[in-house]
Amino acid sequence: MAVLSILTAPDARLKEPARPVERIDERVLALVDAMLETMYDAPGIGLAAPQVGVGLRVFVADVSAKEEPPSPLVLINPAIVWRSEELVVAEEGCLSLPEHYGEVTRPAEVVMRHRDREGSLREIRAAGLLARCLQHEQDHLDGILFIDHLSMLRRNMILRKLAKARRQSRA
Ligand code: GNR
Ligand code: NI
Repeated sequence: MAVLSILTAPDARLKEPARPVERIDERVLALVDAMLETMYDAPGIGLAAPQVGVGLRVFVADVSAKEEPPSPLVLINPAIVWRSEELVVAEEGCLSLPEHYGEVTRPAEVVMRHRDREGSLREIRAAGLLARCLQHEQDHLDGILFIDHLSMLRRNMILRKLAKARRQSRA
């Protein structure tokens, strides 16, 4: 296993819709294992394949508290099949937008259908932080970042700061 490097915005690979996984083979399983290791190392509560430069519809998540046993989730070809009418606002961060945060409005609860790492079809009904995380990761698979839910002014301010930070780290 290995810790992968995480792409940061602005990067064109974060804006591209990912393609479905056709077969859950050894390569996909190795990717999932490396993504879990990368997520725990970061640390983060979720990580989508496009964030490590892989354009596949796969993400991992674990919203368990530090004092709880780990509870890794692997979602392959996920789809949101139900959203609550109730919306909630919460602050989000993203490993691809380091040190930037913003308030995002999303459905409070969702049901997500996906395949697990064994290829079994599953459904998760989520509320709270897990619902937030699943929707944030699903967005990554469609090339959407949380800043795309903010005002253009706030989005451009964050992107400008990230581009500047990148220029300075290269210099
Ligand atoms: O670690 C993460 N924390 C987080 C907090 C609020 C809403 C979403 C997230 S996901 C983020 C990790 C990440 O960037 N996943 O794509
Ligand atoms: Ni993210």
